[in-house]
Amino acid sequence: MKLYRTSNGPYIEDDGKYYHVAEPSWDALVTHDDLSGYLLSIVKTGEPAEDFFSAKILAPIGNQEVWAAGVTYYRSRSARMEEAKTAGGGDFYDRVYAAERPELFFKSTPNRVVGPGEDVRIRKDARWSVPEPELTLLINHRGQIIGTTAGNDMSSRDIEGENPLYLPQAKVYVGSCALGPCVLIGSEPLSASTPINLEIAREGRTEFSGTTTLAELKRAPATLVEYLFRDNSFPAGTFLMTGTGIVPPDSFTLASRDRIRITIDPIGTLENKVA
Ligand code: DO4
Ligand code: MG
Repeated sequence: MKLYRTSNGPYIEDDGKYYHVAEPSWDALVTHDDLSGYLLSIVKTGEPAEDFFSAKILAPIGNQEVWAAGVTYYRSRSARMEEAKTAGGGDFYDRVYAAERPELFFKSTPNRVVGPGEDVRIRKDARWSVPEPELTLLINHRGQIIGTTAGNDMSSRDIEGENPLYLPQAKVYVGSCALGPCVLIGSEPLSASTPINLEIAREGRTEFSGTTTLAELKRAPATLVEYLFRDNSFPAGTFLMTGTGIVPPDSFTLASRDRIRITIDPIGTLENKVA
């Protein structure tokens, strides 16, 4: 089942049919005692609603924070070591990749998040910008994973590489995070063979494409969640991006009007243009 947040309220999709969800508050859904059971009862007893197709699909977020894990794929570790080399930062990316404690950082407040079809942004003071396609967990206030979505952790690699203490500036700015198109409901981890695909198109042509699978993700999602909830509380729940395993070559930087498509098969495609 896929849960959508739209301009007409929430809808649940099952087997190609869309059903209107009576509970309009996204936060109430995320913190529901039994979200999956509630949505299943709508699918079993409700009438499919055609008005889903006239609605605008919005980012699947209410008052949730967005957090992110970093250096969870070997490819990310290597890229980070390279970009931070001259700043003397190469070593600790390797150390965090190998360490028991993961890198977790604050990524976004809801107002900085864009949904499918909306524009993401690159910083005006950055010279080297990339999208980071990431499996993103939706976690309720009790620390339970209730679903997954696709996420784009937009990043300024030159700012991050200049000094690791600049990470919040490289990562947190208006339009730096995209989520969607829906939340695939379920607490079971997706299979290790699940592919994550990234395609960046410029003036109608593919400028970069890459793929990875969840088999390359070094840390179990449940372990990342356990660390995130240590001595922390999230009354409205939270998103957790699980890191990128796809890094374009160092010669690549995003440009205005590039189209970014992130596909995680059981979830769908998150598409955004660079403003
Ligand atoms: O350590 C910097 C951030 C890395 C990151 O965002 C990622 O690996 O996805
Ligand atoms: Mg990332």
